[in-house]
Amino acid sequence: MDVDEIVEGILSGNKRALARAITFVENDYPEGKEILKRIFPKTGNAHIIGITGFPGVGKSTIVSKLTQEFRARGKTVGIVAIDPGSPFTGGALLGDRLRMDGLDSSKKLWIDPGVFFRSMSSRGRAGGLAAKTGDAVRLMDAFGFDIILVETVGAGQSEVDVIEVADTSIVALMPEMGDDIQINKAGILEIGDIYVVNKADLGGADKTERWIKAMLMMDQEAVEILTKTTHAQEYEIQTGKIFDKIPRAGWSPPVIKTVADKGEGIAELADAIEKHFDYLKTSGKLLETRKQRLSREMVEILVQEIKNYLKETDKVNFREIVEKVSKNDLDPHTAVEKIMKSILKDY
Ligand SMILES: Nc1nc2c(ncn2[C@@H]2O[C@H](COP(=O)(O)OP(=O)(O)OP(=O)(O)O)[C@@H](O)[C@H]2O)c(=O)[nH]1
Ligand SMILES: [Mg+2]
Repeated sequence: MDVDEIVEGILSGNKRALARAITFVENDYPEGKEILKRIFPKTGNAHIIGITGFPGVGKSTIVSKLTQEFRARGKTVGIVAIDPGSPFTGGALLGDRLRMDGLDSSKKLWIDPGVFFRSMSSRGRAGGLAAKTGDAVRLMDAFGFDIILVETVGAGQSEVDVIEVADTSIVALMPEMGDDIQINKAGILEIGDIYVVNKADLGGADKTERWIKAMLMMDQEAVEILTKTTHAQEYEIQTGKIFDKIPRAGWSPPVIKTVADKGEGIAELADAIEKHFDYLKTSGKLLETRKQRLSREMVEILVQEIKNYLKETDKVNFREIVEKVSKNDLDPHTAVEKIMKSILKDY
């Protein structure tokens, strides 16, 4: 398949063309860039949903059940999984889970034409992972999926970067998995639009739910309230009264308890996701955040172009200039001004 065929394929619903394009993008082939340029006008229609959380909390299970739920609601679903399944947590590969759900339910997710699944390895390409995920999502968007789900293990900065490709970010947790410190350290309480406490069947979900709500207040006072809770304050937290004070304009992230492997709470989660999308659209936040994202992306591309230029050509004599600067013959600011002038003249 050449670039023309792949572009045509993607726009006419050929999954093989889509898979091929993602491979090109993943491996940095020049064809990938060309395809991305050509499909771009067809993007922007999908609702992009990220789901992150510590290993083994049940992200893949949630993704699989959510996919079924959205299919039942008449929507098509594309899925990208980063760093699928860890052998330490018993987390199954998302692909396996989808296949399993396809077999043990009548819905046959795996062979459903309205579903497309792709996993991307996070190994060895931490730097460009977010950009690559964004490009894969864009290809799925152009293909025409209504919903695109991105699963990533939330344990570090690169995962937080990945989740930024999403319009709606879901942070999944489970009971007793961590105290406030662990949750806070990962920085995940700043990124969730919706919180899920999965494995509610294990007990202790109410306590975790309370912790999340308190943390969401982003207010040290809240922590104090919880550590020295009076009866009345505990009541306020439980009934959600304190929740109203969360300083997020127009949207209070809901906390939803689920038992994902039994499908419990999944419909509520899908409702919350749809509600968040409505909120984004009616408030103008969708356009605003997408614009911010594009702006960040373009700055990244620009920086990368300059780096490539410096690496690939010796027209600016970069090394020589560094040599001069190191000898105090030239200062770094003047040096960069010279380089910029030379690049601009040349481009
Ligand atoms: N008890 C209980 N187990 C669950 C629930 N949801 C998922 N599990 C189990 O938890 C294990 C991990 O689930 P996964 O969905 O693979 O978790 P994950 O977060 O995707 O894992 P990684 O991709 O490795 O980070 C599996 O054995 C699931 O069957 C739940 O609600 N309750
Ligand atoms: Mg998983």
